[in-house]
Amino acid sequence: MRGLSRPPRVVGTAGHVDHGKSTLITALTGTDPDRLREERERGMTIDLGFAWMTAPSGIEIGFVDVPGHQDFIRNMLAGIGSIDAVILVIAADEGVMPQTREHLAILGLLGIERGVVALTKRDLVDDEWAALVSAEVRTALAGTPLAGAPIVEVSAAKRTGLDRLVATLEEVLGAAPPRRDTGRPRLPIDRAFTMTGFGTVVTGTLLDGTLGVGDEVTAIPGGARGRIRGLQTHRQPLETARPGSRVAANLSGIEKDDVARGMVLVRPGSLETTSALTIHLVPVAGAIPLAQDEEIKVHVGTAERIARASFLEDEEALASGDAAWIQLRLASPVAAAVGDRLVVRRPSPSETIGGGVIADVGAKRLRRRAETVAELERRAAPSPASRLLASLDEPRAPADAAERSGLDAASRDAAVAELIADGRAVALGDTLISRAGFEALAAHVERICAQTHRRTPLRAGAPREEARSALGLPAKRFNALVQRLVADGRVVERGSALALPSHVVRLGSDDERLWAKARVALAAVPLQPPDVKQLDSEYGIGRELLSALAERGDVVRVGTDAAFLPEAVVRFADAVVAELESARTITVGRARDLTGSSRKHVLPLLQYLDDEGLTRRQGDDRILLLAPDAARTRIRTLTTPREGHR
Ligand SMILES: Nc1nc2c(ncn2[C@@H]2O[C@H](COP(=O)(O)OP(=O)(O)OP(=O)(O)O)[C@@H](O)[C@H]2O)c(=O)[nH]1
Ligand SMILES: [Mg+2]
Repeated sequence: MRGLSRPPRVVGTAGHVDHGKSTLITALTGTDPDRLREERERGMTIDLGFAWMTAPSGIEIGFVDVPGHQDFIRNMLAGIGSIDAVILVIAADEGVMPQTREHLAILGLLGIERGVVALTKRDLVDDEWAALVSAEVRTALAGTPLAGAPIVEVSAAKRTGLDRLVATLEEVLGAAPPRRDTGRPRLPIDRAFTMTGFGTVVTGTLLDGTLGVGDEVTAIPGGARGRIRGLQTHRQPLETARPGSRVAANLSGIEKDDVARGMVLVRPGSLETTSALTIHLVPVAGAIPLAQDEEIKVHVGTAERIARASFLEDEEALASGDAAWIQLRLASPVAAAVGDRLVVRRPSPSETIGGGVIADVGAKRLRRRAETVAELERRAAPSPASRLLASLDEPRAPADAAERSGLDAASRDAAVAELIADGRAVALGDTLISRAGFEALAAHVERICAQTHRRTPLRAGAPREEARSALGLPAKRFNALVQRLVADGRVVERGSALALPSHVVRLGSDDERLWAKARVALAAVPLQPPDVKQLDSEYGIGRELLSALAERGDVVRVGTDAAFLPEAVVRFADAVVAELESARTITVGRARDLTGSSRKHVLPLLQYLDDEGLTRRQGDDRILLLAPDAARTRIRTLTTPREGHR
């Protein structure tokens, strides 16, 4: 069940033309993202393509496949903006090429810092060549946000490395922060079309909030108004779409001609359009620097606009590779918000100039003055909370984190409170960790459980201590982490093991056959059954299988050497409780006579009742610790199979 409630994720492709992006997506999802006839005829991607898969851990991944050819980079830019992670595709036979570098630069400008490098077409090169290309890729990644990204060698043609790629991608996505929900949903439209019988449909990656069937919406700029008639994610109809999911919205009251890529679907009045965007432009190394009043293209969300740049400070800065404040005056308005990222390109010669975070959307023309820049810088400076957050990649005591971030005690406490309140950080015992750091730990625990379940399906789960040492956390923090995961329903504790809630101990058909025979033997004289050794030597019920049967509730382990059917334990306990009710005490001999058992079997059974708190030993006697009815209820609870196991 948990898998269904995990947020969906969106992954984009990037990389040079013909390096195998679309082929890889087809191999992963079974869907060819190249849907246009022209694309199939030319064997290249022209416009964005979409496909999806459910990964082994249960997360739904939507893929946005982009074209690699430079002529279609505007389409690439329309698709790549709101992804959680990227697969940077580099063909092993060609290595790093111009659009590999340009896409890498764009990813950096858009703040996309999570990804996997797929070294594709591995079948075309030998090991030595692959190692050389891999080293070349590392060098190209150095200094970019993907510097530490894992590199996975794959061949879509031979279907090698695909499982590893998905596993690595899941790991990367596990560390991605959840999408924010500010209650002001926006759907930057990347496709608009009509469907016979339905009417207008728009698609996109939903940001900042949820959209529901029946919601009133408007597409801006333009302002056509209507309602959401139906919603789908990955072709599944749904009532409410969550932030970060790929969404197709069927609109009533809005004509196909009123919507297009570049518009944003919002609730009426929740977002304004603007014709001026102010940013601290970060230049791309090696690009010809932007000049005052130069006509360029601005790409924001799925939109593209012609614009002119006004420098708010010295132009020289950009030329030397530093960022500079500029105001972009757009030829026509866009729907964008402060905090969104944009990319500035030069149409001819075609190149990416730079980009950055929108600091202001006010249309007022800003003057080139020191005060203007000072004001913008003040507004863009990171708050104490975000400074503190930067040192919470691993669990740290607030005092320690504050010291690293240079915060005093007063701003520290306010920052801690703010981060916890808005969910950007999570408290673990006496420490604090960023949401992303927490998700990484949580995903690690889930992965350990999933692996253990796969390797040893008969076991209840992963030994707690093993998980703790794999995570390298001290006991106190680990316990706090587990407590939280249990509270969130992400893992369950089964004795000293940790398991995924969905895990059910499953016996193979051979084991079931062995068990059927052993069960007959255990039932023959229920209170004098074969012991654990005999179950193993005569019935093939080994230690592991026995634990699994106990976990399922088919047998009750009594001490180390005995196992009984649950009904036998109940019968024994009932007889003992009845005797104690009338006679107050019971000896081993009396218990044996009453139940027709043997001393060898009665000893561990009585010990079991002591251990479970029903009785207590007093010299040679036992006395009852619970009220008789409470004792009867307790023994039944103890011997009833756990929920979900039968
Ligand atoms: N031998 C081999 N060929 C591959 C592999 N992956 C892709 N190809 C071939 O490489 C060519 C280009 O593949 P595409 O998937 O279209 O490349 P792309 O990156 O999507 O190209 P654009 O979308 O145009 O940028 C096709 O002929 C594929 O059959 C692979 O793993 N091995
Ligand atoms: Mg392609």
